Amino acid sequence: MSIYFRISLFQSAIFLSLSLLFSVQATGFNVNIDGVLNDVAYQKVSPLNSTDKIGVLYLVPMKDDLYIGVEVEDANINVANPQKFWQGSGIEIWFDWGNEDNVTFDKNDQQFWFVPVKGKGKEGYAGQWHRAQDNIKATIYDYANEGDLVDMAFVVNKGKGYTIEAKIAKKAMAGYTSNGTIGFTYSVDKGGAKFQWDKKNCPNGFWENPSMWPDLELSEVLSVEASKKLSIRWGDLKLGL
Ligand SMILES: [Ca+2]
Ligand SMILES: [Ca+2]
Repeated sequence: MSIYFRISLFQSAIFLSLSLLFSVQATGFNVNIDGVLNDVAYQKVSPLNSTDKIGVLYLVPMKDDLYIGVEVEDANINVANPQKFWQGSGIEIWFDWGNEDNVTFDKNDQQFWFVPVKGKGKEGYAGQWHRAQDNIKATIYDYANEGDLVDMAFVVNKGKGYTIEAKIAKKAMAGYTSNGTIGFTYSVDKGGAKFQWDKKNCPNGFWENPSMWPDLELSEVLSVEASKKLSIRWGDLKLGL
C-alpha cells in the first residue's frame, strides 16, 4: 500500500512538473497590454535612455509583433485633441525597416503616435501618420480601436507623467524585421514642444526625412519566462486625469 502510494505520488509529481512546464511555455510570450511595464519581456531588452531626458523607451521585437513600452515625465498632461498629437502630450515613433536612409518616406518607413487618452473603445488612442510613399493610403486615427493590428494602453500619474504600452503587429509594418539594423527615432510632445531622442543628429525636418534617423540594432526576443517580473514602477498608480 505504501509502495503504491509512493509511486502514485511520484507520478503526480511528474505530472505536476509537466503541467507547470507547459503552462510556463504557453504563457511565456504573453505581454499584458495594460500600460504597466512590469512584464518580464521588458527585462529582456536594454531600455533606450536619452541624454536629453525625454523618457525611457523599451522595444521588444518578436517574430510577429513589436512591443513598445515608454515612460514619460510630463507635469502638465494635455490630451485635448489626440488627432493633433504634436500640440499636446504624446509620443511619436519612426521606423525605417529597410534602413535605406532615403530623404523621403519609402514603403518601409512609418510614423506612429500614442497619446495618453482613451479612444472610442476600450483601448488608448494611437495612430499612424500618412506620408507619401509609405505603407498606408491615409492617416489612421484611433488605430488601436479601429482593428486588431495595434493594441495600446496607458497609465497616468497625475502631475508626474504617464506610461504607454503598445503592440504593433508585423502586418501593420511593411518591411518589419525582428533581427537587424533599422533606422529609428522617437520624440515626446509636451504642449506644443517636441523633445527629441538623439537630438544632435535630428535637426528640424527629421520627421519626414529617414536619412537623419539613427541606426538601431534589433535582436529578436525569442521567449520570456513568466516567473521573473520586473519590480513595479510608479506607473502602476492608476490615478487617472
Ligand atoms: Ca504590461
Ligand atoms: Ca526605408
